[in-house]
Amino acid sequence: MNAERRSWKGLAALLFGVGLLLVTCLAVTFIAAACWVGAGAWRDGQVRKPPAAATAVVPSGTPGAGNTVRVVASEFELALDSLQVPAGTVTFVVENQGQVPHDFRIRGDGVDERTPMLQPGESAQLTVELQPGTYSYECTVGGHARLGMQGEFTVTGS
Ligand SMILES: [Cu+2]
Repeated sequence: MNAERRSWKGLAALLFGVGLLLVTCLAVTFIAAACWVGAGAWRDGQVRKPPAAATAVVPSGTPGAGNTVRVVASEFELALDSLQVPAGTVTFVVENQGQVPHDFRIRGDGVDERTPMLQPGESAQLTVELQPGTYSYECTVGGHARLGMQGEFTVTGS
């Protein structure tokens, strides 16, 4: 009876030991996996950033129908989805997502065109014929250009 009890104790101790070992192994595996996944995500983030930035300058719009450039106005930024298009007809679709009035003016190479003043939430289209060259754009509301609502727009040979 005593011997049997001792062997049960021994078995229990053995099982406990094995269990502890298993839990430790699982924990180590889990931490290693977490580190690996984390490192992978970081590496992917590093790799994916450059292509995303590159697509920002790819001309948008349907070929043959001219190019469309979307412009989002806010305080105090004019965000264009493309800063470079081939020469020809370019339609700027300007939307004021800000809290105060803004507009969009593009100048250069004899061109000087602008949208009407846009109230918050309003949008307008501005279609211009652009030759190859460098143009400047801005919001004409007093002080907005200096606060950041300006930039350069490039038209390449078609
Ligand atoms: Cu403005």
